[in-house]
Parts: sequence; structure tokens; C-alpha cells
Amino acid sequence: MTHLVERGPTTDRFAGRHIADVMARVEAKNPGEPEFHQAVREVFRSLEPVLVRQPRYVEQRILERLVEPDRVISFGVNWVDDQGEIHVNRGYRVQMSSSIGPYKGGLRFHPSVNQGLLKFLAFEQTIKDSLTTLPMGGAKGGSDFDPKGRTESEIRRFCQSFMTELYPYIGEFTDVPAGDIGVGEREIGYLFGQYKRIAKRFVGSLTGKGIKWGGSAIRQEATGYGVVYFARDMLATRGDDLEGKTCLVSGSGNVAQFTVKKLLDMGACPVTLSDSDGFVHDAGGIDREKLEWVMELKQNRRGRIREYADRFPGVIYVPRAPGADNPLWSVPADCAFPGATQNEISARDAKHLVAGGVGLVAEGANMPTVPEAVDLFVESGVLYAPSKAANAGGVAVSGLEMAQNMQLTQWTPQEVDRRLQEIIQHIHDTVCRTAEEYGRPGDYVTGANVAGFVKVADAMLDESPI
Ligand code: NDP
Ligand code: 2IT
Repeated sequence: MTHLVERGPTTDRFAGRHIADVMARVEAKNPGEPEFHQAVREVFRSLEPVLVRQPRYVEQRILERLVEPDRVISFGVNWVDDQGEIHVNRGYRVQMSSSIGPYKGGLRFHPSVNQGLLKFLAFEQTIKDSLTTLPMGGAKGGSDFDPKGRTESEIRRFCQSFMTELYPYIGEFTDVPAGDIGVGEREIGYLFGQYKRIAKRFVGSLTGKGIKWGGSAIRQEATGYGVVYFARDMLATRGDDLEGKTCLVSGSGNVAQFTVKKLLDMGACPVTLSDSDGFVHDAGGIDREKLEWVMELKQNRRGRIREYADRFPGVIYVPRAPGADNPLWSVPADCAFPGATQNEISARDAKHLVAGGVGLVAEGANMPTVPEAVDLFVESGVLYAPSKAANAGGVAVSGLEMAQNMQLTQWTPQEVDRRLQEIIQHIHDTVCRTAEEYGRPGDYVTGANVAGFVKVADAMLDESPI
């Protein structure tokens, strides 16, 4: 296939055309999957100079192979509610790439889940897992099941039924799911219990397990902590730190809660939290006591963030108006930590953020920023960390959980936290170095896409050159 590569001065143009061709095929072959197209386009746009330097990626059709999941598993999940009524949901596991390790990535339970959404998340996960330095491939799964308003026993029955269907496809060396939206330690417990019931083995087939039953210290905290460590490392490149910085945080789930906790450790002042109904602005700052209250509200009572404004004086609650700008991003601040969901920062939101003084955006959620908004951040000189780099701490500690399970051991929280900080620092430095190598110093988007991609691509070449 060497004829695919034109050498000499046309190479740049050729690489660009190759990327455009593959992208057009991705769109044609995967209709109705806009988030998947968006995620692939976001990575591809960084790759032109990579293909120029390494024409074998073109010859060996690495881009085409990378965007085709190894396997998409889809199954019905039947379960019975407390009234005895039968419900049918759809479950999935998208096994994207096992080039550098067993498939690895979370499970999302949310009514918006469909195959295209999970393909976007599995694709992102492949590049992210590559950045962690640990041997993990990329996958994502979940269901359109809506846990909101469901009782404990309904959630348990759903999880058991989901695992009964997923069971044949996972295992400690095959595919190791974890949590994501709607799946936390409680759900992982029910899923793991059912796995063991079928397998008759206690192995690390899931991560995010409880500390008393094979989990790792700091896994629950890891994504939020990691995002803040990444922000700290970015600010350090400008001789700055988080002390006294006003910070916007969106979401109020696992990632948002531990982002706030680590921001407080670093002397920053988080002032917002949200859920899908609206957001709260606490200009005085969300302190440790209030955060404890939020954790109790969200983890135990499954309450709504609106209640924060009823509980604490001087707090403003703004309900969400669908289709409109998200007013959370118009609150003046120094830093922003989106931690809810994809595409939650529109181009207009980004303008408000920049106008409001934001100089750093570190993404806890996966792909929370639309492409035009990313461009605006990069052009405006905002320190912008894309999710595949900034939120990799979660899956990195999942990797450490797998390592501990294999060794039948459990490290101290101090040890895991030390390793987490080391991994984040390593990702940060690799991303910066790669951006510089490709003539885009300070561009974390190019750095993350290229560094993550190249490791996977090289593994693909080593394992099966044509
Ligand atoms: P949780 O389920 O714990 O919390 C999700 C939060 O986001 C809730 O506050 C939820 O509000 C809000 N949210 C979810 N969907 C929407 C929506 N469509 N519009 C507005 N708000 C929404 O999930 P996590 O905190 O674990 O995940 C948050 C993000 O972080 C996701 O993008 C996830 O992929 C990403 N992530 C998670 C990791 C992890 O280890 N858990 C690792 C890396 C990334 P509501 O209660 O109203 O639904
Ligand atoms: O998006 C993510 O990185 C996760 N939801 C965590 C995946 C994992 O396997 O820990």
C-alpha cells in the first residue's frame, strides 16, 4: 500500500486529505452518532504532522483501524420493579481497542446512553488510557436505564440483571469495567456481587470496588483529585498556583465533589455546583462543612443541588433553562472545572468564561467543551486541559487497583495518592513536551491527542504490521 503515500512537498496536503477521507468514511459508516464524530474529529485534527513524520500510519491504515471498535456488544436487560412490573432496557459494552492492555473504561447508567455516545466515550478512553502510562486498552459501556427515583432494591435488581448479560465478555485480563455517570460504589458492589455469583472467583474484574472488598484507596477521590493536580501542574508552568483562586465547578456527583475537596486542600475558593436541574452560586465559598453536607445529600439522600440554597443563607439557585446559555459559566472566576457531562460548555459559554476572567479550564467531565469553545480557549491563551489528559487520574487509579488485585495486596492511601500525583505530573509533562515537539508549545490539545495516539498506533504496528 506504499502507493498511498506521496513523498516530497505534497506530503502535508496528502496527510490532510487522508484524514479528511477517513473522517468522511467515519461519518458515512456511523450515521446518527454526532458525539462519536465529534470525538474522532477532535483527535484527527491534531494528527496531520504526525502522519507526515510517520507515513507508516497511513500505509497501515491506522486511523481506519483505530475508529472501528473491536467489538460492540449489545444486550437486553430485563428487570422487575418493586410493584412487580417488568422493564426492558438496553445494555452495551463497546470494546474499542486492546492494543496496549485489557479493555478498560467505565459504565454509564443514564437515559441518554446509546451506542454512539458509548463509542465516543470508548474512543476517548483509548487515548486517555494510553496517556496514563499503564497497560490499559479502551472501552465503555452502560445502559439507558435511569436510576433517578428508583429504590435501592430496584437498582440492585437492575445491576444483577445487567451483569448476568455482560458477564461472558469481561474478566481481569479481558475487560475491566468501572463507574461513570450513575454508577458509583453502590452499583459496582451489586455488579461485583453478581459477577462472583456466576464466576465463583474473587478477581479484579471490576474497579471502583469498596475498600473492604478489593478496592483501592483513593479510587473514589481519584478523578477529582487528579483534575486539580493537573491544574496545579499547568499553573506551575506560569509560576502560579491555586491559592486564593475563585473556581467554578459544575456537576455535583463523584467528580465534582472531589474536585471541590482538593481545591479546598490547595487553598482555592470553589463557588458553584450544579445538577441537571440547575446550579448554585455560593459567593462566600463552598467550605469543608458545606461540602460534607453536599456529599451526604448526593451520596446518601440522592437529593437535588437546589436544596443547598435552602440550607445555606446567601446562596443563589438558578434553574436550568434548556437551550439557553448556562449561566453558571457567566459567574466571574479565575478557573473552571466542568464536571457534569459532554458538551456542557457552548461557544457562547466560553465567551462568557473568558470575559469573566477565567485563565484556566481543566475538564473533569468527558468532552464537556464544544469544539468552537475549545478553539476560543486556545486562541485566548487560557490554560486549557482536555479531559483525556485532565481526568485520567480516575482510570489511572483503576489501573493501580488492578495491579493491587493481581498482587493480592492493598496500598496505603498515601502510597496511592503519591502514585496518582506522579502519573498526573508525567501526563502533564509528556503532553507539554509533545506539544512543543510538534511546534505548538502550550497547546495541551495537540499534546494530549498526539502523545496518546502515537503509543496506541505504535502498539498496533508492532502487533500486526501488514
Ligand atoms: P455522577 O453520576 O456521580 O454525577 C454526574 C453529575 O453530572 C450529576 O451532578 C448529574 O446531575 C450531572 N449530569 C449528568 N448528566 C447531565 C446532563 N445531561 N446535564 C446536566 N448535568 C448532568 O457521575 P461522575 O461524577 O462520575 O461523572 C461526571 C463526569 O465525569 C462524566 O462526564 C464522566 O464521564 C466523567 N468522568 C468520570 C470518572 C469517574 O471516575 N467517575 C472518570 C473520568 C471522567 P443529575 O443528578 O441531575 O443527573
Ligand atoms: O471516563 C473515565 O475515565 C471513567 N469513567 C473511569 C474509567 C475507569 O475504568 O476507571
